[in-house]
Amino acid sequence: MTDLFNACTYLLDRHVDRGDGERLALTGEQGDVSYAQLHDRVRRTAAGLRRIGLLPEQRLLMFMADSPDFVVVFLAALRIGAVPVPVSTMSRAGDLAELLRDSRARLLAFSPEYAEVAVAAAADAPELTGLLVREAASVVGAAGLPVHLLGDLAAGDAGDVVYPAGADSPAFWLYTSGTTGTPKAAMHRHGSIRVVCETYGSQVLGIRPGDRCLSAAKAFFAYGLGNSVLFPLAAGASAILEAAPSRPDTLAARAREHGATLFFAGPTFFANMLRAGLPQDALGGVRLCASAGEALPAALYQRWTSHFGVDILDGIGMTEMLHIFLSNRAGAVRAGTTGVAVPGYDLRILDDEGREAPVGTPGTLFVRGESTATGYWSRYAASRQVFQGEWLRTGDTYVRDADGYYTCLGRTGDMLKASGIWVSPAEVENRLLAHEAVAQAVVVAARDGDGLEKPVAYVVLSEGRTAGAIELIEFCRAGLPSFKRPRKIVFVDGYPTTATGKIRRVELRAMAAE
Ligand code: 3SK
Repeated sequence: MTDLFNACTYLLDRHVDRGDGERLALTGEQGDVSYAQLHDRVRRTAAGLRRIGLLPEQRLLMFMADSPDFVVVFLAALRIGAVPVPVSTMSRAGDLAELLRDSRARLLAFSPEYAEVAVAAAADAPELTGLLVREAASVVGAAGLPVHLLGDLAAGDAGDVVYPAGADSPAFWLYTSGTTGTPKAAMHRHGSIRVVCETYGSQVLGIRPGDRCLSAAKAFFAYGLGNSVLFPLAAGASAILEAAPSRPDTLAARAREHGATLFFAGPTFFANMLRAGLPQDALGGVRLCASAGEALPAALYQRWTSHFGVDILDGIGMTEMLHIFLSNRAGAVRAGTTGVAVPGYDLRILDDEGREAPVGTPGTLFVRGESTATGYWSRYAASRQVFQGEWLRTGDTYVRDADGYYTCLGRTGDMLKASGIWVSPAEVENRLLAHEAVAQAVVVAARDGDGLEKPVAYVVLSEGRTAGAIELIEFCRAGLPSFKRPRKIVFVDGYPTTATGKIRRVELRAMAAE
């Protein structure tokens, strides 16, 4: 019999039980919420979710902006042992329907601003039994499903329902495109939440009750979920929530307005903040920044620290590991490296034959730690490739120096990251191929002026057809989330191939880097 551990009570009840209920849990444009208020709303919503029939282990897909509602729905689902599945608010209806079907979600919770996409997707998800939203007015033609209002759920009797979870009980899922491009749900345990809060959150960030966390990465990403929900709540600190898409000027304004002390973003966002011409004191009282998503180039780190005078800890995490397991430390940053293992995690670099690579020799990075997901939902082959016994294969090529600092050399596979988010070349290629003038397309990563990865497309035009680069980029922007669009199109007559006729992407990558 394992000990009882429900992550909702770990994140919330502890503070109220020890008399800290008046502390600020959430703040931002939608107002302040104390720990006591959040606790009350979560308990009531949890009871309401049970009343409408959501059972332990059933999935509740969350298509929600960063907001108090997001936090309430996530925690209430954990409280009753159901499985919240936050998904990207950039999803289009077809993608969202696919996630609903893949997860076999019973409920879809969404923010009013995403009602149109949510309702369209719901029509294509046979196992969905209801919709959950703040205002009825936002739902038109609700795909014939009952619409539950968050306010009504919370209005009933609290009648506290805490599911007797153990650390190993299923808690929540997060979708990742990982290295194959097909969305896969990484399944996390209740216990993993405590692990990341007590390792990276407390031992690397040193987060404490007076801190206020502001994250450019949204909470539907593992990175943002830790930054804006898990870490601040575990520490009795506060999260500053911003529903709108993150922009350098608005986030700097929020940082000052709400007294941010910790600021989280990825290299592209840090570069855009520098480019936005913000004054040196734009971040107010931020004491520390954290970066993840892609490697932070040394030159960008230097430009940032000399302009804003605030340090950035570069680290790497994975959705499958829930959060960051390799990071620089305050006072010991080595620019251009990803730092050293976070306490609680072991790392190793293996060569192609599976042997430990010596210091200075590149290889694939593997990680071991107790926040590892239990696997991918319904993806046996992909799970076996990534979750190898106690070790997880990151798919990143790394090298370690004699002092134990790790440097990222790129990805072992062909996937690329733009703005810190995985992009499948195949998805972009497929979109390009939908253009009538495109005969063939290959997308690779190339570094931009800031040293950050962006998609570049090598395109072969159909015989007798013409299309301009701008036209093709706009065509991709119209059919894909904007960050996936190629930043450059190179027209070619054909591709370098191997003896067996396979396209040599590695050569295209080298050409793109010139
Ligand atoms: O991409 C990352 O580095 C990352 C960091 C924290 C959590 C999740 C991810 C994917």
